[in-house]
Amino acid sequence: MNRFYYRLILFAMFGLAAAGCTSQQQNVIRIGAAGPMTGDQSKMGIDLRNAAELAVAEWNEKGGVLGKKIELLAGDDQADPKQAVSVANKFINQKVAAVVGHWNSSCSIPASEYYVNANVVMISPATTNPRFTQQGFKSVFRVCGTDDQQGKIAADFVVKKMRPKRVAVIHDKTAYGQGLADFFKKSLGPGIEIVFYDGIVQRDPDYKGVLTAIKEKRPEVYFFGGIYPEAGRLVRQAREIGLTAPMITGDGVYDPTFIKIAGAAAEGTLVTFGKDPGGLSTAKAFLGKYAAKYGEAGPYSIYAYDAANIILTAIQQAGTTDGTKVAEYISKTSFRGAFGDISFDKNGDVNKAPYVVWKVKDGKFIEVQ
Ligand code: ABU
Repeated sequence: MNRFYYRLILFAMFGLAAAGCTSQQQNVIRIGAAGPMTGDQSKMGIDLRNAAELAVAEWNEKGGVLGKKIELLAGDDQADPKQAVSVANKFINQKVAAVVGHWNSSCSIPASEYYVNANVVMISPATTNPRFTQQGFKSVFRVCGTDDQQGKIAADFVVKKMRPKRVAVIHDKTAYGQGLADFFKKSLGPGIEIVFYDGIVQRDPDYKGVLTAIKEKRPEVYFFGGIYPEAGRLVRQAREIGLTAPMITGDGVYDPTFIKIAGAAAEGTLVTFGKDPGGLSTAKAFLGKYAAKYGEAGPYSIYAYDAANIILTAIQQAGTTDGTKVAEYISKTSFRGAFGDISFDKNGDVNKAPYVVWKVKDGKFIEVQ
């Protein structure tokens, strides 16, 4: 075979492969689910992915969206901002139409810029740092509340119910943890002395040094801005060194894994989080199906399920996967989610975000306010 025919055959082969690839891509709509799928926060990422997978399976059973099957791609950001950007770039190359995620504020914020530049809609089920939706991006949404809201709820609870004179504040130095700790501190108001304020290092196995320093300052309560693995070790080690002041903390600690890590020392810990969806008629079917497929739903599973359904409904109703049009539809619509009605303000935040205070009692979270 001469060189001309050889090149012609190669050209034809590449052409066929490319055509096959294109038609395959045109027959599916890809959605990303991003969060920490490995590492010590992996339960949160897996809860998120399972819920998105359930929503996608339900849509596919009904024939998909715009006559196409939905394919869910999972991205593991390991709760690390650099990995989050790498996941975003991978998803963009894989031509995802939208993303459910990320989970951590420190991941969602840097990744959002990449999704926006690629016209990919993003709905986070769990990112609570206010900055996430304050960047002027029209295609960035969240279905949870914000840290200024929950920091105030925690501070109001402390002021009204505990009436302390001395409070300590620590955080995990992340966008979420430090941001929340600062909102809590700011909302305490006058008459309360902040006797200790510092950051801890995530994944450090030993916090006895910082806890001893807190104990010496004799606070009546201490606030922690961070996630359940660190909170579990802090509370357990606080008990070991005789620090009896209770911890009050935020939504990143609301998970049974916290109680498992902390053991009996978890009793009395206060946590701000959304209301229990258990009694909602809209949540019943989701909670039942999730439990049958994966076991008990995690704290943010229902938020991720609603985020996925909002994305898929918007693509269907807008009649396109074009990010600008899908985002426009989302911003103008009120959705009936498993967690109730969801609509968004001009920034992409939910119009209703009620936080309540929970307390660990007899090894379980119970609502106390
Ligand atoms: N909102 C709790 C943990 C996720 C975050 O970093 O915002």
